[in-house]
Amino acid sequence: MPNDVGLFARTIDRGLVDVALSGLSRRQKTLPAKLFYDEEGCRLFYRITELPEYYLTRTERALLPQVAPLVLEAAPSGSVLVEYGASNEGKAEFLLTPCTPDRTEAIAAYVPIDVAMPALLQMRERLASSHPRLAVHPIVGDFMHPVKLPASVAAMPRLGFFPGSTIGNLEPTEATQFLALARATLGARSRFLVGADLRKDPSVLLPAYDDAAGVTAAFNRNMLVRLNREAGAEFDLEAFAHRAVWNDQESRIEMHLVSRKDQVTRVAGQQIHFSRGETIHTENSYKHTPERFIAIAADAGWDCRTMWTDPARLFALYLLEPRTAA
Ligand code: AVI
Repeated sequence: MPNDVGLFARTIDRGLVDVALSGLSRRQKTLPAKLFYDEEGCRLFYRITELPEYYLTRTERALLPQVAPLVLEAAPSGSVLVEYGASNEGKAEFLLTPCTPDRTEAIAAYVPIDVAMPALLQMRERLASSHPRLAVHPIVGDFMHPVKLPASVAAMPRLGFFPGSTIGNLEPTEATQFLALARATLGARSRFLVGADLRKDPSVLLPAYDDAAGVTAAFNRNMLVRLNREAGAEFDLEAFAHRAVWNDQESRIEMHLVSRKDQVTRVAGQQIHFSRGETIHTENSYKHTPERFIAIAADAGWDCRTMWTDPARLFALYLLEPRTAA
């Protein structure tokens, strides 16, 4: 109950505090990229996808209407579409619609997997009116853990879908681990359509992660806003600058928050020291060549059946199929 000196209770998320303190106590301070996606972070990410510099979403969306009919042609009627990291149905729509007017839907059921329950429920409601014959079975969960498909779709042929180049936010070993889990879930007669950004000149990559309007900077700094609100942190937001770096050897864009001065901040009462120029590493976005991506997929038991790209070779869609024993 508020008292007359204006004290109020603030709820602190202990799990978040532990995650933050563990990353901030390393020699290279880090915070995990999954912390970006609170409500405001999701809003900012949506704005990023519409920026002129951020070619990824636009390019993938232009490829999908051409690629989807080819993928569906090869999919047996009555398949289930399993989408990993599905916060809305925008990209799946291309696969949920029949490829030719005389053909009934290839996809009879849709299993979107995501950590955000509210988004999944809203999606199910929208799909009930836009695709009344489609059976929708959302699964709330982290796709880095094994996923058990609902019994009602267990006998259906399976098509996996992982768009958006989210696979690029995984370390290569994690990407292999994820693809191996998906291979186990989707099974021996499945196909898996994966969207991934391509390695290219840093003069194209860097503006995509450091746009003129400063939306990516706000997205990056929002992680500190979130920790101030939810983890009892006391970051001075003005004292941290956004920086995007191209790491050529690792073939990745890195996002950092750079301390503008020597400073001490606190997270849940614990002091964290920063010297001027020291950074918090917040995200990696790997840009694999097709050869590298195909090798990562091969390590997880997938062969690449077809790869499609746009004329400027900005972005790729890979259709994977399980490797059969030679
Ligand atoms: C979600 N993911 C594919 C985005 C990317 O491009 O790595 C996240 C992002 N970070 C900064 N801008 C967009």
